[in-house]
Amino acid sequence: MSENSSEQELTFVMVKPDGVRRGLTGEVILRLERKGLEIVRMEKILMKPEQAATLYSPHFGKPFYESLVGFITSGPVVVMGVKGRKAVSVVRKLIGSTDAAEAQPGTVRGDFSTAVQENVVHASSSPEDARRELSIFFPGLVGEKEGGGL
Ligand code: RTP
Ligand code: MG
Repeated sequence: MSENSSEQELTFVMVKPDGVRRGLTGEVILRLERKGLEIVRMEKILMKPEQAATLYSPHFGKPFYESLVGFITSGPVVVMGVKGRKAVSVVRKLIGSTDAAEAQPGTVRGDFSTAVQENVVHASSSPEDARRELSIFFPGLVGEKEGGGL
């Protein structure tokens, strides 16, 4: 384990249907691993509508909600549990801004998209979101007690 195990976090990362369709799954994995993060779970799935509704429940009622759920269930995605020091914020920096046209070059979105919706990858925005999102796809990875699964 690394120098400060109390800072170890788990986060949820997903290659979205556009990223899988374009053959960018390996590119995302490469960037996570070379940063020093560990992929502890990974599966290619077709997301069920109930899973999409749960994942995107914070966006329910927003103008883009229906379109987002339609998009995320439109083809296979690759879901991952990713572990490392400060993993939540580290991965957010690696993927870049939501609007890929504004994302910095060198980030996944900055290098591979110009879209807002089809922005290649998802990652949890806080440790609380990470626990909620991981529990949808990898029940048992996040334990009942704090830091479960690490
Ligand atoms: P994500 O959840 O996918 O990691 O992305 P994020 O935190 O950067 O963005 P968030 O605000 O959580 O939005 C979730 C996803 O919804 C789509 N979106 N479309 N104005 C729009 O049309 C719009 N805004 C957001 C994107 O696919 C975004 O990643
Ligand atoms: Mg988000």
